[in-house]
Amino acid sequence: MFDHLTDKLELVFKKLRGAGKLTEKNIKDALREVRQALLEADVNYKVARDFVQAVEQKAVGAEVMQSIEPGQQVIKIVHDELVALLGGKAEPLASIDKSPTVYMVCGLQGSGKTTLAAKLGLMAKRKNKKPLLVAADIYRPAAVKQLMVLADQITVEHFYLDGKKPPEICLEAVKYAEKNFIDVVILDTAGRLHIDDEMMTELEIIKARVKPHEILLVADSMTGQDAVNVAREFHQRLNITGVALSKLDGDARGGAALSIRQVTGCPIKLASVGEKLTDLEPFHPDRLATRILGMGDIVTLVEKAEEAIDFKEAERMQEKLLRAQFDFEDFLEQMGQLKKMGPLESLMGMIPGVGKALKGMKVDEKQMERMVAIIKSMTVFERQNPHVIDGSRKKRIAMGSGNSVQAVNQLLKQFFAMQKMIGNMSKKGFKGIPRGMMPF
Ligand SMILES: Nc1nc2c(ncn2[C@@H]2O[C@H](COP(=O)(O)OP(=O)(O)OP(=O)(O)O)[C@@H](O)[C@H]2O)c(=O)[nH]1
Ligand SMILES: [Mg+2]
Repeated sequence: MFDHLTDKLELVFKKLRGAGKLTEKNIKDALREVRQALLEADVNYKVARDFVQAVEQKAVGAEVMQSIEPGQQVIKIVHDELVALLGGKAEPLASIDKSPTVYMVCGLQGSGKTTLAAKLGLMAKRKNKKPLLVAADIYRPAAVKQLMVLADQITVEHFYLDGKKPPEICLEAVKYAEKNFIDVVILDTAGRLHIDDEMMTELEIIKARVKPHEILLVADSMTGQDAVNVAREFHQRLNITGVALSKLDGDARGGAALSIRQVTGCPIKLASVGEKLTDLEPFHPDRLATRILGMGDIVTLVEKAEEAIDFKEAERMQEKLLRAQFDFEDFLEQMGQLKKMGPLESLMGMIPGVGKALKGMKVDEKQMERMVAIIKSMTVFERQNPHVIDGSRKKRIAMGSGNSVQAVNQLLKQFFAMQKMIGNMSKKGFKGIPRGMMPF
């Protein structure tokens, strides 16, 4: 279904990756093409516009990771935005423990309701649950028979009351289910060519009387933007709880699938991908996004690089340390990091060989706070050049931070000792560091 879109996006990204260095301009150019590709895939124009805007904001502001190509980073951003567009995480169907869970299946004529009802029945059965298929479409002559044939195919029980109206059939079916230890009741409702008031009213009545736990709208992916409009109208009237996208195996351009969540705000819960009754899958936004981009490997690669970005920062610090350029400014920054990372990942722990020496050592929070207060009372110049701090400055810093001059002296002493030690070590190579020499 998304082949064309995938091909287009692949082309855009190929160009971007060829460009090597990313500039605002080539990001913009690439995103213009992404937008075009989305529109060609019949994605709602507002959705396409917002999508591209979101990607642009993130891509332009993104910290460029050195370990990957910038183009790859943009692919990852597009991927993440696609996942968000499709709803973020997978949303499971409702499942009630004590009473039977009731699913009401609705949608336009021919959208795939009856097929979906049977697929749901089979899915429940495979999870060792007892389903009941309810024929609530009394208007199309062969509809009841169609459901029964499908139910028999999967050996699932079905329910129908001749001569009764759909709301009553549904209500009776739920009563029957309660008495007969049914776990899942699936109501197959009637479709209409277009949304008409009478049909909606009947669905509203069924909803009010039966109080289904899930109201699933079957949206035919092949119908493009129409499917999106239909979903919006159904949602307004019925407050549907989930969308089942049907015919995702078709060769339509996929725009409906990409727009429906954003336009309706309703989660896509199921993907129907064929005529066989086993062709039903829970909908996973990340899987579809990866499929559309056709670039799963790059996404994984960038994820790994993202994990390593803290590590890069640590490396930068380490380099500073080795060149003995480390000052109180860096120290403050590291203190902040330390809080985020937890004690063992501390500054000293980042130096090769030192991690082990730190193991088991407790960092005194109070003492850390005191140090931070003292450093914050220094001017930026003093932080960068601590050797300029003389007696009167020490007094000011002590007063400003609510500490004694002695405490300021002690911190400075430790800091200089550390600088010296690191200087020595960088000549000799790192081995164990005597504990008493640590600034904390
Ligand atoms: N390729 C494909 N065909 C499907 C899918 N789901 C349903 N169909 C086909 O679509 C046609 C209509 O499906 P139904 O389940 O009868 O649709 P319906 O919404 O119940 O139709 P009405 O009851 O007439 O409103 C059938 O030929 C199904 O085989 C799907 O996921 N993929
Ligand atoms: Mg039907």
